[in-house]
Amino acid sequence: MKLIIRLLVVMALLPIHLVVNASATDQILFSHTWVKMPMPGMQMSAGYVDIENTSSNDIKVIAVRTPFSKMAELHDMVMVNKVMQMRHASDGWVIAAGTSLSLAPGGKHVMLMGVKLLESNQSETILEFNIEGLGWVAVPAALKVSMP
Ligand SMILES: [Cu+2]
Repeated sequence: MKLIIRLLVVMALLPIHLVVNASATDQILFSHTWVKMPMPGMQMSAGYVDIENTSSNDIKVIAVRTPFSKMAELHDMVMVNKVMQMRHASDGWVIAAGTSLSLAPGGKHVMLMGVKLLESNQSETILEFNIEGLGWVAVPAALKVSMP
């Protein structure tokens, strides 16, 4: 457990443009990763990231988790009766070879429910993405009030 915590701390110190250090995930790049600072008293928030698949294989993001909240889900925005609603992307997101996926306010996002108490002066957390066949990849995420 200590080793894992130390590893996470080291990863949190890496620059924003992170190339995950594992052979199978060398060609998946995570950038602009951030989590919206929850409104005072609110236990819900959202996380965003750009994921670039520079490999020659399609990849699939199947789940997300974070120490920041009790629950985390991949969410899509869909139009229902002319109203935008969010939906759990239970089938995950495919990122075709050579393409990117951008999560941003108003669109796809990581839904965070049951946000835990922030440490004082906390300025970042970690989002972990489960890539089908490759496993969990931890990405440092800046805590921001609005899009950086
Ligand atoms: Cu949502």
